[in-house]
Amino acid sequence: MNAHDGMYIDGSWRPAAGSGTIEVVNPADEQVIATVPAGDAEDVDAAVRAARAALPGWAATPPARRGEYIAALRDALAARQEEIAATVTAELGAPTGFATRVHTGLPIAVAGSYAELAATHPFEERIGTSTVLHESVGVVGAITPWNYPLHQVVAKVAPALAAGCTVVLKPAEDTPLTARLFAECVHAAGIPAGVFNLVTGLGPVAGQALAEHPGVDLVSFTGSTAVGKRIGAIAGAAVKRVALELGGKSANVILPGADLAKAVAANVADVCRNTGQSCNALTRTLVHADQYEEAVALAAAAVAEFVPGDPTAPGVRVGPVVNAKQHARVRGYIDRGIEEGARLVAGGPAAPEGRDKGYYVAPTVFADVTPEMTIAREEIFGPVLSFLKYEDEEEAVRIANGTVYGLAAAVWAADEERAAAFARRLEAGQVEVNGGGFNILAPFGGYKESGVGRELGVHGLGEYLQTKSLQF
Ligand code: TXE
Repeated sequence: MNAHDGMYIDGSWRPAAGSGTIEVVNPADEQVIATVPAGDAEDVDAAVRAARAALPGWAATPPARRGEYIAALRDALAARQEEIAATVTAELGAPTGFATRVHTGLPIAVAGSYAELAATHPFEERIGTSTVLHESVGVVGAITPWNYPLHQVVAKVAPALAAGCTVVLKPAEDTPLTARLFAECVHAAGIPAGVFNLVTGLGPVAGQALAEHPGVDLVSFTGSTAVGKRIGAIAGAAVKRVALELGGKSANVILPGADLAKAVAANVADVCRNTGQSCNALTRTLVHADQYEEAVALAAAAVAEFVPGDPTAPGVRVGPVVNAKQHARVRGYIDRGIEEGARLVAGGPAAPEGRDKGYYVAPTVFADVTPEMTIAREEIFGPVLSFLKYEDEEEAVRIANGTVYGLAAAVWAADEERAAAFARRLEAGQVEVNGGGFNILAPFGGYKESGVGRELGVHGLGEYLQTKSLQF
């Protein structure tokens, strides 16, 4: 059968149990580009059974051998990188260059890191008179969002496989085509049947069935905080492991003495990246009162460089947002910012020039934003940057930490030491210090309502392990 007609369960593509379908829409032109089956509880059950049946064999496979399979998966992804990047562009609207560099380049590197970790990680250690074993948690139910369609999948599946877990993946309904290509790569890598299974479907149907399935030992979810809380409650009631990577409202704190132009330029690029659809986007910029207007003017000038356009056109850095719902949501927040008295400096709720078709949003900058305003409290998930003012460092810490979220932050100061000292006071899972870049081996995850658990590197691997001590 054509791969695009079914679910990938137990090593082959098979028809869905029901007849429901999901239309995949290109957000750049609102055209339907494909239709995929909407799996239901029956499909999820078949996939979980396949994963359970494959578990003993996979968990007993020597970790170094599992690493070889993951390396083969990395190679299979790399061999089809261009095709996968084009698919990410078609279903998410990510500009071609970004789709290649980040949407596919990053997860290929992450898969490589887990191929290596599987081979080198101490799955067994001695503590005094005991031998401590780090064993697979079991069957993983992975539920992923659309914002980084391949990375979100690899960041769960690669460490799970390295740990000896088997997986059922329910990807976001907006981006199932990338997930299908991933499944094809798993198959091409020769990973044994049942170790990885894919069920496409709707969140409240297939996603919920996966979270509730008694055959799932760990639910790893990335998405909205609202759904994350439900999944946490389901997992809590069943006493099963859970990992949650949720929303954010991350602060970028520019301290007096920092390179203001550099800090603001980096911030504007950050908030326009992936059209603002990154959970760690630095959406609140905190600037000292003395430099505030200068910073706002720099941002207004910098954002003019980010003109939304056809994501397949050369040089375009900002595409549309993913779907009609997010389009309405982001513009709704911009309206709300104006209503609540923020000063609109650039952008606004109207469609960017010449972009009446497609889910485009003008990159937007607000000044005079106060911590109580909706746009300073809620995750917008679009290219919208808010400038807040502080008088002293204590107030900057208070504002930065004054959110239910705690995913990321950034600090800019005259020197690294000062920035790092400030960073220690922030309630966030990762803090960029003077423009520090993304490290695929460093733990990624949130404080507070931004989540539970960590992804990437050895900490990400740990989520999929449970410990047993043999006492001698
Ligand atoms: O998320 P959902 P949506 C945030 C961002 C965005 C908002 C809404 O603020 O504006 O969430 O996005 C599955 N049981 N983030 O509506 O619904 C769903 O099918 C089980 C932050 O797209 O949380 C998809 O696979 N699963 C974020 C996944 O959950 C369910 C990335 C995420 O969708 C379910 C995306 C249910 N009842 C959005 N309902 C990040 N942290 O990076 C839905 N799903």
